[in-house]
This record gives sequence, C-alpha cells and structure tokens, in this order.
Amino acid sequence: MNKGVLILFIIFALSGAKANHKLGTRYIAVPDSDGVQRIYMRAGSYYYKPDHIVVKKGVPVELIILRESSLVPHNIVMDYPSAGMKFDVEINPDKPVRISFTPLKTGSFEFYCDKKLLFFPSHREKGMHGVIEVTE
Ligand SMILES: [Cu+2]
Repeated sequence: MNKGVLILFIIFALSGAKANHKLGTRYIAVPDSDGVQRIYMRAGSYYYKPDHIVVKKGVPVELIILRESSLVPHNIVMDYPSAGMKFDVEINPDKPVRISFTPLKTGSFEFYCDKKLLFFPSHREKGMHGVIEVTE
C-alpha cells in the first residue's frame, strides 16, 4: 500500500466513524432569574454539545455557542419561521455567538451546520446536527 492510498484510507475510516454519530447529550433548560432559558453550547468538527436541548414553549431562549479553534468553518442553521426559530449564523472561534428566540410551537426541530467542502460529505452528514425539543 503506498502512502497516498494509506492516507485516503485513514480519512475514510475517520469520516465513517463520525457518520455514525447519534444524538447523545440531552440538556433540559431551566430559566434563569431573568426568565430566559440560557443554554451554553460547544461546537466543533463535527458536533454540537449538547445536541438535544429541551426548552419550554413561549419562554425566551438564549443560545450561547463557543467553538473549538480550528480552520474549519462552522455555522448553525434553523429554518422554522412559523415556530419562531429561523436563523443562519456563523460560529467563529474567537468570539461566542449569542442567538435569541422564543419557541412558538411544540415539537422537535433540527439545527445543523450547512458547511460542505467540494465532494466531501456535508458537516450535517458527518454528524454536526442536533434537535431542539419544545415542550408545553
Ligand atoms: Cu460545520
């Protein structure tokens, strides 16, 4: 096996491992004294932690996202305007991102990173996604 083939093999082995990602870290938000459900999240290649967030309907949410430093670009996207959750925000390593919204509907709503490089699988396909579960 020559070096180039070996490196390709390692890349595919690693990306395969990440593709098997399942929702794991569940976090149930509790409102702060100011009534805001504040959630601190970490992001990186290719994850959000926590990636399963439970919030209450009709109560303001503030998502504060810090990310690992790397050159890989990441963002966070939600596209549920009728449920009060619509944004598309870059997450940069140097500065935490703050996103505020108020969930208007109960249910499970996906968030994900929509970055993709050339023919490689998208970050979403590599496991960079999660769910906001809105309860009564
Ligand atoms: Cu990403």
